[in-house]
Formats: sequence, structure tokens, C-alpha cells
Amino acid sequence: ARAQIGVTGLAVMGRNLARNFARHGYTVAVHNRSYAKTASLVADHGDDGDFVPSESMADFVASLARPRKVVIMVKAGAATDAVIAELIPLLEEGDIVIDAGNAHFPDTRRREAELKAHGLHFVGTGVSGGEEGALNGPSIMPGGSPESYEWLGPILEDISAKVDGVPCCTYVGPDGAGHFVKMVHNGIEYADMQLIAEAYDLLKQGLGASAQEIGEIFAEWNKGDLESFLIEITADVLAHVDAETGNAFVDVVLDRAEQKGTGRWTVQNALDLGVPITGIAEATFARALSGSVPQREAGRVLPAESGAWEISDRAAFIEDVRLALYASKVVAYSQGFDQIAAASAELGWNIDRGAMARIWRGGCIIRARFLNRITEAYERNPELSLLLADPYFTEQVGQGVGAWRRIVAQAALNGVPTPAFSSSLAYYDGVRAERLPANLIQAQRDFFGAHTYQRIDKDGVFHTEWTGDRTESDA
Ligand code: NBP
Repeated sequence: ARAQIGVTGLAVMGRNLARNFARHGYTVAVHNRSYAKTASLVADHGDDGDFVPSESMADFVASLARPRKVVIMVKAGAATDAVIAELIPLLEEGDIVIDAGNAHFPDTRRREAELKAHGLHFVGTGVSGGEEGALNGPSIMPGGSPESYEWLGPILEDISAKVDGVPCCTYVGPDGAGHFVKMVHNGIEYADMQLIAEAYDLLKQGLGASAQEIGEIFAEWNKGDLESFLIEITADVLAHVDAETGNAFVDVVLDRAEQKGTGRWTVQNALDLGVPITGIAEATFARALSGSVPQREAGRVLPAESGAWEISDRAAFIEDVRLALYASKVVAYSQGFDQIAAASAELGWNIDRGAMARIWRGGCIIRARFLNRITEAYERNPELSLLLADPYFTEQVGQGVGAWRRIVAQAALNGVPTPAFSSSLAYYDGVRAERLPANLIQAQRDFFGAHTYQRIDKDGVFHTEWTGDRTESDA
């Protein structure tokens, strides 16, 4: 038994992860349900390093040095449970099972408890960066026991992306914490993409700019505060010309966005926690709206009564869109980090939010220069209750508030939907408001349901006899 780590499940992700381990000098046990994938990995990439292929799960497990470290990289869901069931009788106390697929965190919590009962460690880990990341350095978000991280951490940090020499991998927290953080990461990715799409739409409709021209604007933005993988690839995508028609590629792509479900999970969880993640929610719903074919067909008859764009200064408008994009993006991240804080408090995970921003700086889809600023904000104040209220972000977003309002107002006046820009601004105005109209809601609730209310001028909980003489009593 000489392999230092094993990977079972050798489709694109598992194959690349196994190659990444091998390229870093680890002896890697490799296994797949059907042997063909194992054989082709060794045949095609044997010179990446030292692979120990096995046809059976029993041989695979036997080829691993103890404590065994088995990475499962199969289709998330029932396949993961099937592989775990196969592994349990073959493993021994103290061995570590790592699920690197996109599991939903409640499943990870269930599996962790189950394996713990067998004396095994279960590490649910987020892995971001797609197949490219898996091969060349992903962002890795491992949960599970701190003890398992002592064994596993150095290996995972070794194969992760590095930014300024710092690994994009750290221990996240117990049981489902790693997969939870990966889920929120994906939710933030949805928001980021929607915001970029809205900025593109504003430039297209407001300026009548071509995809090529908008691509150049994004390329320019990528030199500043917005520098990120998503802005960079947006510039690239917008510049691409369709070979068949000679038109801009984006102009021939059907406007229906699909989703695999992590955005939905993020929103569902936020509803459970009662955390307003409006940016992520609007982004998820915007994809749903784009795919609502019958509604969109029926909706074409709706009157617009919109004005015409009046933009006298193109450069000023572009700068306004940039500032609005930046501000809305800060809101989306602020909300996502709030969700992490809420789940961490509820489930006792003790997640270090600054460390999460740090491990997202490289390898993953939302990698961005801006994440350094988030890490710094949480280093300044680990208990920060609102990322937006960190002095750096207050100033940065504050500088763009006027632009943000102009853009959202112009979009509304001209009938261009900007759900993420608009809801982010509404959130900003909501959290900074001295007084919200929730007073009226609470009064209504007391009226029809005797749900009680608190007062601004004295302590206690009260109820008014709405059907009687309207006297107030202590509830
Ligand atoms: P797939 O999600 O396409 O799964 C294919 C693998 O699962 C094959 O190895 C297949 O074995 C195996 N498998 C299945 Br299906 N059912 C099985 C069962 N009952 N028992 C054992 N093995 C079974 O692979 P992928 O696209 O490489 O993704 C792997 C994981 O990584 C997934 O959880 C996915 O969500 C996640 N992922 C993450 C990213 C990212 O950016 N982080 C990107 C893509 C995927 P076979 O060869 O014998 O059919």
C-alpha cells in the first residue's frame, strides 16, 4: 500500500484532479466504476506522475497508505451514496473520505454523521474552477473534522491555486461547512454574472453600442477595481465573432439562461435563514424569467410607455454604469457573506469570512482583485456585521451612489430591466434607512392577527384591541 491519495470517479473533474495530485509528486491511486476511464487516464497521462490503477474498489482501497485518503469525484447525489456504501466495509478507523463533488450541504451533514459512526472522517469539500481549475489549481473549500485537515490540508493546499504564494485552500469548518461555502460561492457567481449582463444590456441599449465596442469597455474595466475572471472572459466573449454568420457571437446566442441548481439552493437556504440575499435571488429569478417562454411570448403585448435614451456624454454614462456595477457587486458579496455568517452561527461552524474571501482570490470563477479588499475588511473587524459598512467599502460605494441612482432611474424610465442593479440599490437604501415602513406592517399584523408590536418609546410587547375600544394592553 503505497499510494498517498486516491481518486475514484474519473470523468473530467476526477481525472484532472488525479493528474494535478500526480503532477505535484503524489502517488495517486485511481479508480472508476467502469475501468475504461481508469485505463485511458493512465494511457494518456501516465507521464504526469505516479498512478496506481485498480479495477476493483477493494484493490483501490488496498493500494492506499493509511490513514487512507479517498477522494470521491462522481455525479453528485445517489452516485455519491453508492460509492460511500461500497467504501465503508473496505475502510478502517481513521481513514478519510473526501467528497469533492457538488453535494448539497445537508447531504454532506448526513454523510458525515454516518461515517463518523463508522470511525471514519468525512470531508465534504467545495472545489471550484471547473475542469481547468481541477487540473491547474482550483479553489478548495474543505469541511469536516479539524483532525482530518491535519492529514489532508497540506496535500490540498499543495494542489490548490496560489495567489501571491498563498494557497486558495483553507479549513472551512465542521461537517457541511465546506459545501455550504461552495454553494454561496456559486450563488455569488450567479449575482456577478447577472450584474455584468445588466451592465452589458445598459451599454447596448443606452449607447446602441456593438458587442465589439462593449467588449472593449469591459477590457478597459478589467484594468481597474473590477478586475476579475468574469469581467475578463466577458470582454473575450463579446469580442468573439460567430464563424457561420460573421456576426458578433453573443448576438446569435439564444437569450435563455439555464441553471444546474446551486443558485436555487443558495436562495432556498437564505429564505430558511431569513437573510436577504436579493442580488443572488434576483439573478436566479432572472435566469428563470429568461426561460419562461410562454410568459415572455404573452408578455410582448404589454405597453412600455418608456422614453428614449438621452445620453449627451457617452464617457460619463459608461463611468456611471461602471460605478453602479461595482456598488451592486459589493452588495451581492455583502449579502453572501451575511448568509455565511448566519449559517455559521446557527450550525456552530465558526467560519472565518476573511479566509473565505482569501481562498476565492484564485482558481475559482469569482476570482477577483476586489476579494483582497474583503479579506482586509474582515481582518480589520472579524465580527463585521455588514461588509458595506466597512470604511473602505463605505467610501468606495459612497462615491458611486449618485451614478447608481442615475443608472437605475434611467433604466426604469427607458424600460430596461435591471433586477440586480435595482434590488441592490434598494437593499443599500434599506439597510441605511433610519426608519423603514415595517412599522405599518407590524401594525397591520396586530390588527388582523393579534401578532403584537413593540413601541419606540418604551420597552415591552403590546397589543391593541382593534375590534373593541382600541385600548392598548401589554401582550
Ligand atoms: P459527472 O458528474 O459527469 O459524473 C460521472 C462520474 O460519475 C463517472 O466517473 C461515473 O462513472 C460516475 N458514476 C455515476 Br454517473 N454513477 C455512479 C455510481 N452509481 N457509482 C459509481 N460511480 C458512478 O462527472 P464530472 O463532470 O467529472 O463531475 C464530478 C463532480 O464534480 C460532480 O459532483 C460535479 O457536480 C462536480 N463538478 C464540479 C465542477 C466545478 O467546477 N467544481 C465542474 C463540473 C463538475 P462511469 O464512468 O462508470 O459512468
